[in-house]
Amino acid sequence: MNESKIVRLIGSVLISVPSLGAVGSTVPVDLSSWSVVQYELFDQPDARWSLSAGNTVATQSVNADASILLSDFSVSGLLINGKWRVDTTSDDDFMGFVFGYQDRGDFYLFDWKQGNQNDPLGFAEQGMSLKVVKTGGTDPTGVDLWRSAGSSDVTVLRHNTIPWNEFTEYEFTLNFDGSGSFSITVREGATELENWVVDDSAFLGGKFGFYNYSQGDVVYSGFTTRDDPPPVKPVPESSTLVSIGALGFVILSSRIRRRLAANS
Ligand SMILES: [Ca+2]
Ligand SMILES: [Ca+2]
Repeated sequence: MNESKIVRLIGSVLISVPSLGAVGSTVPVDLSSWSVVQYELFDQPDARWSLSAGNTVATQSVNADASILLSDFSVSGLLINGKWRVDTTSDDDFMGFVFGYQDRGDFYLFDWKQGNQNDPLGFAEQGMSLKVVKTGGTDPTGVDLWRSAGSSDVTVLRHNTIPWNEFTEYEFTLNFDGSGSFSITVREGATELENWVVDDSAFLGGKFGFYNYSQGDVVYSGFTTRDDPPPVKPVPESSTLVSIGALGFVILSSRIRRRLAANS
């Protein structure tokens, strides 16, 4: 092996060392071990969740009371990515996900409503919401889950008024790196519709789940997890550290050059 080959080899080894923000391995989520949580609001039928495509796609097909298809793993230290699509023109209600799930009454809820709706339960405004549901273990009520303003057991952390469209695929990313901050990004194709970075420590771990309230024909697909997420709040790259690293590389290369020259 000649000198330039060795220098190239060292360079490639140094470049391949994982660094902050490096892309880790993503693992497709097998939904077959997930379980259904059904809230009996006595308003509509139960949800019906079905799996397809080798247990990677879940469809909730009923205009139903609120329900969750709940993971068997905690979100702590994970980046979760996936897609939703509503495959009907009928209705305008909620799809989304829960995370930091502790029990039936305590979790973070991200929900997304297509249209404004006044209802005996209250007013639900179109758009995405991030809520802390904290009942202390009892089931949330229809009022808790319906109102955009929240309730005595539901605190609204974020809200926008962006509606979802039918037959449109949306991609979302939840980064729950375990730092006490987390981020939620929603995209339509290359367009970023929302990006929330949230400091909240109501729940520092807990399960993840697909959420549905009163919206049929919602397809949840392509979910992956990654266990080495980039930091939610990246530390600015230190120019000092970068300089030290570059200097080390130059010294190492020149030492090898000298050694090769001495041996030749
Ligand atoms: Ca509706
Ligand atoms: Ca409905």
